[in-house]
Amino acid sequence: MTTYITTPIYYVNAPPHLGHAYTTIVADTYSRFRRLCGETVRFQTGTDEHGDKIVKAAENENIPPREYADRISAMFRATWPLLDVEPDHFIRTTDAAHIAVVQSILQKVYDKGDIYFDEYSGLYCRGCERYLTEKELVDGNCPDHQTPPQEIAEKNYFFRMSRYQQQLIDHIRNNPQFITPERYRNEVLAFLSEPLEDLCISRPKARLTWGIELPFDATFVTYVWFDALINYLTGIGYPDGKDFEKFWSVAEHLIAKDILKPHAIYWPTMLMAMDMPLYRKLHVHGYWNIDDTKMSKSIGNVVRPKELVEAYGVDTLRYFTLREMSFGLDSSFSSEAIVARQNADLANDLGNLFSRATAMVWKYREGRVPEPAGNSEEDLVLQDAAQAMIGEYRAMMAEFRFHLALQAIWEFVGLANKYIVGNEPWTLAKDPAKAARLDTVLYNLLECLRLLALTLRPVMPGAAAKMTAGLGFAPDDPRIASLEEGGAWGRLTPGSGLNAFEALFPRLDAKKDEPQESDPIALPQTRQETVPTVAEDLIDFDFFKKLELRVAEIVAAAPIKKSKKLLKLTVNAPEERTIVAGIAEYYSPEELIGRQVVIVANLQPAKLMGVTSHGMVLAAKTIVDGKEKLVLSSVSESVEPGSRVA
Ligand code: ME8
Repeated sequence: MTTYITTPIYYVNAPPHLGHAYTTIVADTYSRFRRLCGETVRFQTGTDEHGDKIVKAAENENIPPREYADRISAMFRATWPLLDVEPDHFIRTTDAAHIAVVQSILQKVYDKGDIYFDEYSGLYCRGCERYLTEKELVDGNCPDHQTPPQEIAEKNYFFRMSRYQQQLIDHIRNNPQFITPERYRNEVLAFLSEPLEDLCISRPKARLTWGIELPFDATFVTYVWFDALINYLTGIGYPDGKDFEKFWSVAEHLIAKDILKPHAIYWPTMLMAMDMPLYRKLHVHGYWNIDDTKMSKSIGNVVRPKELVEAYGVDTLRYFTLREMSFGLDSSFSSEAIVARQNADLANDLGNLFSRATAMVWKYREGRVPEPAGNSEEDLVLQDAAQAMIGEYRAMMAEFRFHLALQAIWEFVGLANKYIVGNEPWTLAKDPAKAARLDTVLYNLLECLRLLALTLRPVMPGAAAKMTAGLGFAPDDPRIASLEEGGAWGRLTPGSGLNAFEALFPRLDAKKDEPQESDPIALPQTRQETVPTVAEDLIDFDFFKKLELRVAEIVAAAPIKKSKKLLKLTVNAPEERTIVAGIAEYYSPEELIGRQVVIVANLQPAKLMGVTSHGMVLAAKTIVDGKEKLVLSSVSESVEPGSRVA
């Protein structure tokens, strides 16, 4: 199987923003997913560089359009690696090969009699670069640009789009998957229920020179859509390149609803006029708004991908956009929403599952994958849930319903976390008779992690690579890089070793971690430059990293015989352990139950009054009424026991 996925080619009149990032992340995720399914994929994006808009933007900067286009196109190209987006081809409409193909197609359609010369007067919107109909106007303005269109009368070349109206209606009716989601298919069919007008495809050079010259009339350039849409063919080597043969029949276009008409009506009718098969699918998504307001330069709420990556990290941005937007509908971006998803879904649910499960394999089995010893009823339920998750994931990803695919994955993460709580591996570890059961539980947990690393690979390539390495796999091991070979349960080899595991997602603070618009790199710098004021001796970061600070929940507390100062605490961090703390003079055992405190988790065990303490509870030393007092550390909101403090 092969797949060819495209994004729109973006106008080079302004740098990329969140909307462009989203479409391109979706295309990248989809191509990675198809590759995970074993398919050959071609993923194309690029820039649309001719037309009025670009001329105007270049004039504002006082530079020639070509120079301006080079500059902004380079910004788009440089943005994609920051988002872990890896297109196979980046096309520019100023590429010589593209220009030659556009001219040959224009000639072909002209020779066929589907392009004619006529006078036209109409209402032209510079923003849309097209004539609008009276019906489309809202209060006399273009609905997208809120500006009045200009009345223009001139002679131009027209494409006989109307000739193909019925053929297009039939095609859409006979191919229910041609335009999805369905709401957009219905919108197009409704539009086609009225007579279709022919399409103006030229501009006199007197008005616009920054375009591709018509091969049959050197006094005109072609109108941007006839130029732009053809990129989908030139990028794969039309008319006789090998890739063209391989990929055109499987082309899937991805766009937002703003350019539905050009893609669902102009483009298929152009292809019909060229006697070409149509593309296979058109996937249409909604708009990203910012805090419920449309993103716009004049409002000043445009969000730049680079700033988002610097504030939140690329995996979080990819996950958030795919999880938050129901494909096809509008969605709202806010710092609060992305921080909430990072903390709840990524740091808590997924990050904790990985760190808890792998920490236990290190602690109880020296970092080796144990041999499972027969499944209980509960294990079989978990394994069935894993298979159901994979099935749902496959179906939803293939249909561009990414939020549902991710929902299915996170339900499974929840089950795996419950499996830990239900099986209490830390209790099993205390009883040598239960060693085989502990082996099975740990094996099953590692299998859950493997399937998560596999399914998350297209969505969060960076985090998935860390998971893959932590589980001891080479990056391209088919058990973690192929749905066919890795999708089944039980592919981990007992006896193989894990690697040291990097924490996946830090918790974020909504206020501090907002993107900094003026100086996007200010955030990490200020953090690094903060100098501790009370330290007597400075330590380096590697030294600090050795300290394992964790949040522990106190589940039991009791006095220690013959000691006035000490209490014996049982804490969950997340496995249970005993810690002796010198806080008996300040806290009664009862008031401690349920509290979350910060502990040093990797302190060597020490015996205090006959009780072995595995760690130390942190507390502030203070003076109250001239007497020393200890005040326990805490976290400002409840977190998963065992969470790392850093
Ligand atoms: O239309 N939310 O280029 P363009 C979601 N050159 N996606 C958004 C968005 C938003 N708020 N804003 C932009 C053009 N997009 C033509 C296309 S194709 C042959 C020629 C994304 O720079 C979305 O993919 O205006 C939308 O369709 C595209 O950017 C428009 O990009």
